[in-house]
Amino acid sequence: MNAVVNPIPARHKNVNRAEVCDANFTEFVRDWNDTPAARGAHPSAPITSDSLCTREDFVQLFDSQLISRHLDLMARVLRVKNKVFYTIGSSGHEGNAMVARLTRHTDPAFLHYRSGGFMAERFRKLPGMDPIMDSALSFAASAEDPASGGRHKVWGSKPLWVLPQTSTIASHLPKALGTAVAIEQARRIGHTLPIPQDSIAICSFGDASSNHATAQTAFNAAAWTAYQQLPAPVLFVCEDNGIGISVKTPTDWVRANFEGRRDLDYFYADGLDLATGYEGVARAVHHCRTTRRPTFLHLRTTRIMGHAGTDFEIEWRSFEELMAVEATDPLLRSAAIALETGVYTKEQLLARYEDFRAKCFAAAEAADRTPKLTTLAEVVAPLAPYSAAKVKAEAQRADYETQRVKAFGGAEKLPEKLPPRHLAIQINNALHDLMAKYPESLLFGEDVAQKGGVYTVTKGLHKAFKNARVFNTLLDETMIFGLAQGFANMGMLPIPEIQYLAYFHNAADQIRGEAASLQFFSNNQYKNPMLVRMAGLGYQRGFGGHFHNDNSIAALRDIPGLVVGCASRGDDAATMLRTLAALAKVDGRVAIFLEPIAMYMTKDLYAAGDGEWSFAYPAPDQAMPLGEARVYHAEANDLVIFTYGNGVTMSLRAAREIEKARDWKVRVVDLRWLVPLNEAQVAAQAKTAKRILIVDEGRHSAGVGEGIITAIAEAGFGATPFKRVVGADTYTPLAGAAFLVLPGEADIVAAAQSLS
Ligand SMILES: Cc1ncc(C[n+]2csc(CCOP(=O)(O)OP(=O)(O)O)c2C)c(N)n1
Ligand SMILES: [Mg+2]
Repeated sequence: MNAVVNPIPARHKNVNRAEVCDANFTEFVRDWNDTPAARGAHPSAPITSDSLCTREDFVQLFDSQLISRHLDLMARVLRVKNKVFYTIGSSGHEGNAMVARLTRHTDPAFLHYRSGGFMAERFRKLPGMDPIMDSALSFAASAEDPASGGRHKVWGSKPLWVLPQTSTIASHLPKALGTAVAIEQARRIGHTLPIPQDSIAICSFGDASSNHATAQTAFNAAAWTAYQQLPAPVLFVCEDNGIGISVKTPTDWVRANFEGRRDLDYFYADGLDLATGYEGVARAVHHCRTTRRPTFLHLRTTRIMGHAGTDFEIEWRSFEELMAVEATDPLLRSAAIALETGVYTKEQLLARYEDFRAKCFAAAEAADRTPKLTTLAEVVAPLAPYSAAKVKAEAQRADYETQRVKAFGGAEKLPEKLPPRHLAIQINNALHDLMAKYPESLLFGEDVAQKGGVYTVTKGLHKAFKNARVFNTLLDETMIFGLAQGFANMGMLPIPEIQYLAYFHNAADQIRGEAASLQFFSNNQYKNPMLVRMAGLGYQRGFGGHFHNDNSIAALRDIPGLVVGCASRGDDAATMLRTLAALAKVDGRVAIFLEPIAMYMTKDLYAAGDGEWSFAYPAPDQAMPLGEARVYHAEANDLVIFTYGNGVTMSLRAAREIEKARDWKVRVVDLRWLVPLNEAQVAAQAKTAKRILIVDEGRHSAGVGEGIITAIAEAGFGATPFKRVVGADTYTPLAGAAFLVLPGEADIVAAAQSLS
């Protein structure tokens, strides 16, 4: 006899799973045939006999779930009408509303993209806020979207401490941990936090994302911190739906991987069931807040309606499998609880369901009628704010005499009273000054404390400013940037060091994707100001090889909003560092100071012992305007050399040779500011040039030189004879061979000679 096969009901064969899940809910409620329990129980009574969740908790959480669900359903419908531009939903994850309910709106939250339930719930924490309208504005890419001003569909809210995140999965874990560390660090340096002292940082992500290197970095650093008995109150919430797009997570992998770790405390909660899950979430939150230890909450979720609206699951999964997943819909469970416990009658619940649907659609239609971003100027307005006058005033502010006298160990030791010195010493002096000027600044990185860095550039700072402000981190550049973002989020001024430029590339996403994008994606509501120091570029004689002589700055050149300065001499370093710090303080900018290692100890220019590359320390009220070049021999115009970094001294020496050989007068322009390139200034210098040389120690492709040539050509001076002397497109080899790939003085002279 044939086995009886249950046919799949026709409505379940719909490829539009949003319609199926929607109908599942109404059918589930309509078909409910239990007699409801007695109604009218007290709101503070437990929703079920052994639950921590009260009836009032339940009612509000369920509402948050319904809001989230109807935003998803609305998005699927209105996407095709071009009224909504994003369909990655929260369906199946709505239980994360419990995390919001059990935490505070002042606990900074770094959220997974499936956080609709969390957001709807957090909106309750402040009066007068409307989660539906705010979300609808974001879905519609409205210029009035309070999260990003129409730049990104993202969960975010300034008053609710939800910092908008990028779509790069796991990239937010390091900064969430950094924020947790910062909450504690504030007390140690006497900094006033913008949030209560016992706040925790919340960070949610998916099960597949928990495997990502950037996530693992944060788990490791959290454990590394807790292992030393240092507080790190971060609540990692892994929303485990068992799948990442189409790849299933091995059964029980999240539990197996995270349970029982020594310094990452594991909790489990069923996010599919408000009645039973609430306690697990409450325990995890309480643990994190009271012990200040990194806490891992494994929250069971499910994923219905596919990864996004574009994910036609039916193309790669069977109907049976989809139906099995859809049967785990947490809203069906909430409906069952509501009906079983008499919170709602069937009719009341259906009416409530439809009420939220109507509100979401009405909000979306209203959002569609709001203005959108219509000009490039509007789009980029929050990208790179620059208040020139305020930055100048801040950079020149010198009202910290007492602090600097203390930092330098006496008035007679103030560096401007001492003889001229080389770059490394003047950077060190400038850092002492910045630390004295900004009590909220922190200097950290690998080996920067007692040792003073591999080139002793930070020597003495640890002694002067002590452990809480000058410290070594674990060896992990991603986490160094995660800490920097965290400190910045809490209102401090981080001054991290990346030991070598080559190792920036290892962690670049934390600047490229994260730090540099925060102002843009939050419509300038959130900022993570920082001053990053990176030692790099080539020509070191004592310490060779590519990784200590990396000359590729292409990876920095195209990061929107970034500022990169590169000083070739000590006095410029001091005035530039002041401006970079002021840019961070005043406009929230991510500022990078690139230090040419080979110039650290350079004291002479033309001949050994001439001392012509040692410069007096500028008084603290002096600062370099952003974008301003230093021009040597400004009146000369037979040949104009554009350069920076090591190229400056090479060009000045080569200029002497060229002047002797050709009877030319040679001007040398040290650009100093590499990102953004001051194109107007390049054009102005090119205008009066009879010939042009570009001396770029970076790579042939995508180096600064390309930008200079473009600026010259676009300004209409492309007909001026020019040559570029530039590094080869290769890694830098060891020892003397390095000089084969980098421009040298002879190359500069030869290139000049070849110009007619
Ligand atoms: C670094 C990175 N790689 C790839 C992607 C593309 N992507 C987006 S979501 C996703 C799967 C994430 O799965 P999971 O972490 O389990 O979260 P879920 O969507 O299941 O909630 C992938 C591969 C991305 N956004 N970021
Ligand atoms: Mg998943």
